[in-house]
Amino acid sequence: MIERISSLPKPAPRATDPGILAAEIVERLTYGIGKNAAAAKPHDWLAAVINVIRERVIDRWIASTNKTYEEQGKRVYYLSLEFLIGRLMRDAVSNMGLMDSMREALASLGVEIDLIRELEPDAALGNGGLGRLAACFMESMATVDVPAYGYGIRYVNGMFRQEIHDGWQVELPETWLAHGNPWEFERREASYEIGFGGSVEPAAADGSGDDARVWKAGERVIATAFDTPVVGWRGERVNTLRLWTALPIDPILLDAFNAGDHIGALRESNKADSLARVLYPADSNLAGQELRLRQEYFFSSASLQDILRRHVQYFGDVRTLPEKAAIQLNDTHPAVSIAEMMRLLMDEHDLPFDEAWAVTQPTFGYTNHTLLPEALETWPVPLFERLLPRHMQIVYAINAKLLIKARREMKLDDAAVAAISLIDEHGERRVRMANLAFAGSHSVNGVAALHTDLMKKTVFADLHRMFPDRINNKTNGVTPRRWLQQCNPELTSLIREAIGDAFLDDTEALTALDAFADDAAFQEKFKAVKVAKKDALSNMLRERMGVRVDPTALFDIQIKRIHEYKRQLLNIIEAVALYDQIRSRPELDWQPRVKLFGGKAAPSYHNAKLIIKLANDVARVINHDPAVQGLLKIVFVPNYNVSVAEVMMPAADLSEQISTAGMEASGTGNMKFALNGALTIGTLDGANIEIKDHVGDDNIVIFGLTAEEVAERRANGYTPREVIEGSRELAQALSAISSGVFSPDDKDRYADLIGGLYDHDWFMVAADFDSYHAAQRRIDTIWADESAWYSKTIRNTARVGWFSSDRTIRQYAREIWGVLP
Ligand code: 26Q
Repeated sequence: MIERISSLPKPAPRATDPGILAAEIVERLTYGIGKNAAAAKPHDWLAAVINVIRERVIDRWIASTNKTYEEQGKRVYYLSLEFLIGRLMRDAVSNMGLMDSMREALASLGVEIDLIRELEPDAALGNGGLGRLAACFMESMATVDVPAYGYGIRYVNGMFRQEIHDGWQVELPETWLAHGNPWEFERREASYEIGFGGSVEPAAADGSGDDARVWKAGERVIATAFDTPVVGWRGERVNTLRLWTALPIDPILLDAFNAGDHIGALRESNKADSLARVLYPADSNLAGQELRLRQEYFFSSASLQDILRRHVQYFGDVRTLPEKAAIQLNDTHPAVSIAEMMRLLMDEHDLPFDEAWAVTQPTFGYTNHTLLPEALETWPVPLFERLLPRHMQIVYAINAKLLIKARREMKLDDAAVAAISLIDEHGERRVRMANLAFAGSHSVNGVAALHTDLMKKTVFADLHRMFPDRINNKTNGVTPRRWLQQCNPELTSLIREAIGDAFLDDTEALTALDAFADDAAFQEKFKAVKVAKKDALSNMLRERMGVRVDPTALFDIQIKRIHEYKRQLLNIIEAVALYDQIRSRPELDWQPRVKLFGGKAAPSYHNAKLIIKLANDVARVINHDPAVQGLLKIVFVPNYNVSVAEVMMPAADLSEQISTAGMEASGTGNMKFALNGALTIGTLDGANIEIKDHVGDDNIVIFGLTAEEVAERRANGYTPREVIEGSRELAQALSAISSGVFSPDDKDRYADLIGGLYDHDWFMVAADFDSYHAAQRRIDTIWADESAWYSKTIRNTARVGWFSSDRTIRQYAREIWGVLP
């Protein structure tokens, strides 16, 4: 059969010229969709285009898969509960090098590619930074030719759609699969049984290993794979994103059905459906729900069974796994994989505990994305034990070895041993997923230099003492294809004219643009691109919200999840202070600004939702006050997602990166803004510090306390009330908000939110206010000098090429995975 197939004549490589593309699109429209060009609706054209491009992707996909098998090399497996991939059509067309041809082909058919592009649903299988990072990494792994698989869950409902009703966030279900998904391929042969609950029995005396046990699961479901191709730049390698869905083993319980219990007969089916139903819309662990732990185990077990099956099929012996597979855990969400790998090796492959550990630990790497205590995952021991009884035994067994080593070999004291333990014994006993991931991995990395440094000093201090070589830094990056070339073709063309094409393959070659930073003619062109992108954003705001903004004003943008530590509140309070000043000193030389906000709040995060309402309340008052003379406008853009980001990043003059120092692990929006020629106003937090090192002190505006100063203030009794009383601008802005100036319908709406700042202010809003306010006035001064402004923004674009995720992935590949020279 295989021989007969390989002796078939090979079809010619698929054409790339517009005439043939147009003919293929019409053919697909006719025979794939059943319409002629006259009857086709925009979504029919989109489907036809996707089909045409998809065939070219599949050719490369099959070639890449064959190459990987032939080379018998090591593969990377990226395990993540989130992949925030967004729309795929433009990405695929552009990375296949077909954008110009496709545009021309469609134009010849009377179709505008940019109009049909917007009909594709935005695949929002993630919350924010961590999920988008996984998507950028997938694209970069294909680009730098790393054979990689992404593993995750095929959520039926991704991140909720946000509407703003009367200023409040309202959550609506997102249904990206409603009209089918042309990018996915079901793989029914890749199906695995996943168990939950039940009991553990000693192994049968059949010669299986001494450490083997038999887990009699109480419930079982089937995991089935859906594969999506991920195209790298220039289409050389196409990797696979494999997402699991859950199916019941018995879709209908016949006994119950025949007994007349037609609803009860669907019990198993409903249970399975719930597993892949919905993404948890929280970006810090506010939930701690049983279903979340079930999701984590479900996709971990399916992925590991798949990895081990592939390994045994090609290499025969599970003990060689570390030479052929590198498994990266995207935060602790897949950390139960450590225990699952041990279970599969001991119970299914008969390895003794120590041998199983010698396979597991060199195979896994763990990436930490947060130090916030409330975001560190822990599970109550009784819940973990009930759902995963065999894994609980394994966690105890790992813990015993770990603590014996800590105590006897390392001579650590009680406090250190308690901190290292996989079980938190304070109060209700809980399994610490971060400690499990740390102990079970050969590499533990942070996502920016400061964050990695703080990991060593705070949460992982004792584990770091025990394993001093394990923690390493891998500063995040973003893919320049989606975040420059695709979302800003105008700037891409301008750069090509100036410095040639080298930066398309090596983002760091953008440094050549530095020579143009003070060139008046180039500044003019750079400004023209920026204004065009601001026009495009203004049009979107007018169409979507009926809001009008002035594209010549400074566009000041804060877009990210709504969180107290990200301090959208600081930005809003500063806007109120500015509003006061414009009204009281109208004769001064104020620079017109549009302040744009966007982002979702976790549905159960009360203060985050209140901050959204405040932004909208403040906007309503300021935008309608004639005393402002149009100098300040505030807009909250609803339903911020990847596609909205693609319009907003290129349109920004100013990027707001104002988290309390020490709290934002890295940030990645900061990189996207700078690449598109925005100035950053920011604290010395996360990757802002490294961005400053790259762009230079003169090309970024830094304010506020350092991480060290924040820690020092918190330790030595910080009294925000005194700070507030010492700052007239801050005191006035706070009293206006809390007394109901912006909420006349409910004067006390913000009394607690603002009142809390006087006594607690954990996020140092008051402490940083004056410094932030002054930094904003420095921004005004630079903006007033157009040539100074564009000289700085051009230098930002020129100098942030290092923050490409290609660079990040090469570092992972060389220093953690051992897959590139
Ligand atoms: C955990 C348990 C239960 C429910 C939800 C969660 C959960 C889900 C998502 C916890 C955290 C997240 C997401 C975290 C995240 O996005 N972190 C961000 O990661 C980026 C990429 O490294 C960094 O740039 C950001 O600084 C960091 O906040």
